[in-house]
Amino acid sequence: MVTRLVLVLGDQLSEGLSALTQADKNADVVVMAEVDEEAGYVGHHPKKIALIFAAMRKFAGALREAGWDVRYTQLDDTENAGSIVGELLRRAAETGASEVLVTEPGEWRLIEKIKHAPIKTHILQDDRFIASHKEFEDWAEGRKALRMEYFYRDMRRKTGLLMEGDKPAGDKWNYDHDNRKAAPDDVTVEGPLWFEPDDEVAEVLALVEARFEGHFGDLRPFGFATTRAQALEALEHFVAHALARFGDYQDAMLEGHSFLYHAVVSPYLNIGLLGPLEVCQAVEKAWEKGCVPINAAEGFIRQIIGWREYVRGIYFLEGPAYPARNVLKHNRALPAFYWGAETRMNCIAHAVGQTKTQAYAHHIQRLMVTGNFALLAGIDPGEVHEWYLAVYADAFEWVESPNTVGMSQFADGGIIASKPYVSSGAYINRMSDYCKGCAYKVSVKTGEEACPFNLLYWHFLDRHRERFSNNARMGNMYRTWDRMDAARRETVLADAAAFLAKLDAGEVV
Ligand code: FAD
Ligand code: DLZ
Ligand code: SF4
Repeated sequence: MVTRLVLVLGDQLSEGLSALTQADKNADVVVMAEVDEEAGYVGHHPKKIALIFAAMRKFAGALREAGWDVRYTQLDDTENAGSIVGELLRRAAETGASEVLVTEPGEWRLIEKIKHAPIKTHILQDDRFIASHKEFEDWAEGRKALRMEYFYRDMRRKTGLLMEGDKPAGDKWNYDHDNRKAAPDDVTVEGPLWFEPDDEVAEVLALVEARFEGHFGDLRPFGFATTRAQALEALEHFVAHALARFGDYQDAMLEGHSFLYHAVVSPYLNIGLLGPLEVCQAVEKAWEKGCVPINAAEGFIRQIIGWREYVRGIYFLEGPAYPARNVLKHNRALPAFYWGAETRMNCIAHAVGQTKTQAYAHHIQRLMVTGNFALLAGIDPGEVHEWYLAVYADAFEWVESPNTVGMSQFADGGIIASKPYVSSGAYINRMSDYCKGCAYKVSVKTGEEACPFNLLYWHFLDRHRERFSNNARMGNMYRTWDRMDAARRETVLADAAAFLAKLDAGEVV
């Protein structure tokens, strides 16, 4: 039999990967490669690069133990061709293979490169998801609006998760209403399970330290799971120690508590160490045993079989041009404080600070702090997208770009969000303790001391009046603005413009 190459990418570290299950262990050769092109298409956080390289090396080891012939290229190997396609061609010459099996990559950029490689490639479906592209397309077909909630209900029916016959458990599909509590004063958080680097991980850390010194983010301490067994332990730990409070405090933000009751499993799900169904089944089991309330279990499962599957569907439905959309025509440069420069805004300083140290921020920090500011200030969504793609350990374009470009920046014109996620400082104050330690005052609406979110909120609504004033979900906001007396409106807009001018001048704001 003719040898084929089986390409396994850094986010395809799953035993059941279609390229592996459809290959012949006795004849085909697995190719895995740490390459500059993948490590460099954005300035990834060093923790993310280390996670991927370490997990790749361990996965390659597991495949070898299982009897595969694995040709693994380390980043500093002298022969390294520097790109995935380059490595495929090199390994083809080495083995005599003339065909490649690969599971569909999670990014159009790489799909295109592989499709156009000067070697025959077979791109197989990525069946590590609950919904296939075809199922999502069928669901989307003919719908006026692609709202996540209805797709989610179909995924509940398909998986049987939290279902009692054809009815949702507890007779309600969605418990989101119960999941918006501010953090409790007596917060006790166990935090995620971390793992001490072993010799193999330590070697990767030394490599990443030497090669990616200039990238934003702290490499050490490094505690991510790098094997499936460790990722399963981390999941078990979350279910036992945090899940019960996940629902109630899902939107809360606290200084000194980067993770609160969140799972921190997205990096493991997205590189393939965990599968979505097994994660949800572990959560469902905890609910069935009476260990966690329904709002926690439902809220969590919705994030995975609802949001995660839905954003993937949108990414592949909308095509390669999606991440570059910019319907609001925002064009301001991303401020330096997104890369750690000084800012007086305590909420931003905290969200960016923990992003730097942990390569992690939870959903509300991403959406309602850094995302909210970027949208209100009119930052170029392309720059915002590159930032999110770079700085989080869980960031891959299929999941990151719909969240950033669509949900957070409304740059897709409302495919994902029925209205823009914007808020004044009041929301951040209600959900966090950030405002107490801020140089600005959240209760002040105009002047030098005013919280910038308060100023920019009205500036955003005013400058996009034509687009949003007829949106039924935004009528109240415009009515409130219109009821303010004209002089006050003018002051707010002038103060917002002065703030933006300072931002543009590179002053510390
Ligand atoms: P939890 O809060 O514990 O949630 C459990 C799981 O649900 C997550 O692990 C994740 O797999 C899934 N999930 C939750 N919300 C979403 C969502 N909106 N979309 C997809 N999956 C979701 N998530 C990524 O996995 N990668 C990204 O690059 C990414 N970029 C984002 C960018 C922006 C601007 C925003 C607003 C959100 C982004 N998200 C992204 C979604 C969400 O913020 C993360 O999935 C979540 O913070 C991961 O942390 P966790 O595992 O502790 O999640
Ligand atoms: C993100 C990433 C990085 C940093 N490095 C590699 C790599 O060296 N080799 C590899 O196979 N994959 C890497 N990845 C993941 C790919 O970029 C990812 O497969 C595509 O972006 C598609 O999701
Ligand atoms: Fe953020 Fe405004 Fe609160 Fe300061 S006052 S932490 S800028 S919301």
